Amino acid sequence: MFKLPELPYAQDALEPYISQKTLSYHYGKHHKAYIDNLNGLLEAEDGAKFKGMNVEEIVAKSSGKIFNNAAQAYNHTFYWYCMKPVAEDEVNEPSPQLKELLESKFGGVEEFKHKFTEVAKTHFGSGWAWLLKKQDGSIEIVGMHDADTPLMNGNTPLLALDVWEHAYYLDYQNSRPDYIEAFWKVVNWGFVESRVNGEELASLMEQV
Ligand code: MN3
Repeated sequence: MFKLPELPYAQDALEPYISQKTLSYHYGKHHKAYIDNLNGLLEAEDGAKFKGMNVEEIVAKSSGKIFNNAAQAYNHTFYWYCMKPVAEDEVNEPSPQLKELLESKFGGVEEFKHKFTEVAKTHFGSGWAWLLKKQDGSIEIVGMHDADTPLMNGNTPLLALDVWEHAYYLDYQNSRPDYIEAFWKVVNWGFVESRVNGEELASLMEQV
């Protein structure tokens, strides 16, 4: 049985950019539902062969409903780490090392944010904007539909932005661009850097 992972901060910690209300639904209802559904599916006949695997393996090997719920369980866990509480007077920017990387790949931090924002903003329908590292070491910004995730292709996720409407509707209604702007205020550059450096993440989701 997968557990709903703890949020890495309090539900009101991202205010005023992401409200407590949004997090209570997004984490407490949507994310929880993916995990409950996944646990239910693993108890059913089709799920038996995935029991005991970690979530990353299930995502890589499954399809259909099991994939959708496992990938969404994983993607949300990853997404929570992509944000952090930031004080109003705090300068939230990448470290010099990460800055250098973003400069070399995208021409600068602002250029990177602009490109990532464009992918997130123009993604049609539900899905995710990702910064990912491919197996050949190259770094790309990719929009993916629904539950799709870099893990499917053996790539390493570095940064995720949920662009499903449930991620922003309570705070920003239909204005996805306002939500994306808010995301940059609380983006967790340190987490992105740890992923770039290949710091091993133990399986993101614990089982009991
Ligand atoms: Mn979501």
